[in-house]
Amino acid sequence: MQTRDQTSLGNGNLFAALRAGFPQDLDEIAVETNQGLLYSWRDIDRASAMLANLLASLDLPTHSRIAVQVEKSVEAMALYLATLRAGLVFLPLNTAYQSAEMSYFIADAEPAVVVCTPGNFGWVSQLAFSAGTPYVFTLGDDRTGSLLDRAAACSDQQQAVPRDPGDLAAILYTSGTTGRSKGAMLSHGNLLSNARVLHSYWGWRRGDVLIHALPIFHVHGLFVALHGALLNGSRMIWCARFDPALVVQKLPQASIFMGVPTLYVRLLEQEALTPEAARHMRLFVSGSAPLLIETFNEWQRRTGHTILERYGMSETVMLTSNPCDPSLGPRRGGTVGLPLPGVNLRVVNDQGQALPSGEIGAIEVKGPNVFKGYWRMPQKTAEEFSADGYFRTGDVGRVDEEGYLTIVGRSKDLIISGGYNVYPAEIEGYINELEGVAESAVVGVADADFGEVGIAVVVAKARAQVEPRTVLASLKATLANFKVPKRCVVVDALPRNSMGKVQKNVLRERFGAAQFVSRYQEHSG
Ligand code: MCA
Ligand code: AMP
Repeated sequence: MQTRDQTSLGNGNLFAALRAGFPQDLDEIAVETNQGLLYSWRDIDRASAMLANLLASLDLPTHSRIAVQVEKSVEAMALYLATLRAGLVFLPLNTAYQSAEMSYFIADAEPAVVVCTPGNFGWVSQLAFSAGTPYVFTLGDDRTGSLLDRAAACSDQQQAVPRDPGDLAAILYTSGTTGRSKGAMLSHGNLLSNARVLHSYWGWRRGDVLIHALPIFHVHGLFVALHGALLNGSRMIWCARFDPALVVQKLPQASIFMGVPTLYVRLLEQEALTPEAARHMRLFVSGSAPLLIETFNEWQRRTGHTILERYGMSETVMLTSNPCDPSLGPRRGGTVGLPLPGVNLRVVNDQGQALPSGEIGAIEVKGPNVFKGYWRMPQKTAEEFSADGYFRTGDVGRVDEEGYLTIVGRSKDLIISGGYNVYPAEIEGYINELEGVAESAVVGVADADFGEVGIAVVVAKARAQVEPRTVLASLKATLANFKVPKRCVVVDALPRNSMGKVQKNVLRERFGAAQFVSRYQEHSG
């Protein structure tokens, strides 16, 4: 059985620290699901130990990757914890990815194990085995699947494999600006240092209850929300999918909620969202995409609570946060707050020189939260760091007199739709391969629900006929659904500047720029 002071034995394994946060009484409830299932802390400990022993029984090389594309479930969470316990590398993949995307990730990451939903076993196992993956298991969101069948025979006792803080814990794919996703390598130390900073900065306390309604294949749901609750020994109200009515109904039983702006926009559409419903709550956190000031203000009016907005990246976990403790300052709508303790952040000009407050420039960051680099891309990694070791976020912003950061845009070509990143270069690559297409450009336009959505602007080859709905149907058959542009228009030509670069800002103007459009995006065209 784990001892509470496991970390003090010099084991830098993130799981050891999370386990030390479990309550003394392991029979307390750790998770209650929206189907009414209750899991105790002992259940979580035993399940993750059995799964860790199953992984250990496969005799995998150190740092083997465990790729997981399954629906959200407590068992999926236990598999994440098991991967940490076994000292292996967790690779979560969005359930919306289709075979072309999965083929890329599996070829790039070369996982030793792939865990997929039972319904996808046919095509996932085929592409995994043909790529050389030795093991493919299934895991359903209803406690079924070969993974659990195999783990049932394993011991529920397991000592977390010793790991140093610098050892790899997870790979998260992100930033496909060049059309190719890059695997951000996060260490046990990156994740634990950030989890500890947020635990203290957001004032996690005994009795806190988290409503967890985010997917667990991205940083926000898997690390920021989950680590907070585990480290604090806090009960989670576990929503397999985001259902605004359910979240409002659960508010009186909880104290913390974390979401992307779209979740707040949808919660505001619920009549039942009143100050009374939110009275028991202590903290609402927003991030992953810009929270419009209208949403920030409306939330305050409707619930009496001031949303705490924070800023993060897959490469850096959380960088800045508005204060939780009012003695540190107010929560300023439209800003992403102050650099977190231990995080060094600067805004620089094109020559890499730090700019005075108020001036707009590129946001760079340094700290224990910043990743080791991109998986098997040393050259690309080197390009993303300055000579003095600051990571280039690709975001553009300014810092005010009190040190609050406002993100005004991105120099990277990126659309963030409902909290998911959509990389125009990736979509354009697929469109340009379609019959009759000469070239295309995908730009983000305003959307009341998702914040920004993509629109595809296509130029047909001479004497060719391109049907917008055919373009969208082809993309839908190939790409994750959230990536598919919501609209497609065919034009005679794409606007270009004197250098011949497509002027995406002109297209955004023409088709309805998102409220969140920076002058810098104009620069980058
Ligand atoms: C669903 N659809 C979307 C999106 N989600 N379209 C554009 N953008 C989206 N994000 C479309 C689907 O393609 C489908 O269209 C239709 O909406 C319904 O799909 P469904 O899956 O039922 O949608 P939903 O359940 O309403 O999901 C909306 C959602 C979800 C709850 C907002 O997108 C979500 O959970 N977003 C959170 C993402 C997240 O966790 N981000 C954190 C990243 P059709 O039927 O036509 O196919 S971590 C991060 O960014 C950094 C590190 C950080 O700071 O946290
Ligand atoms: P990801 O690829 O998931 O790491 O997304 C990280 C990107 O999300 C950042 O580089 C920002 O562009 C964006 N982002 C995260 N949090 C915020 C926020 N609070 N406001 C605006 N953009 C954000």
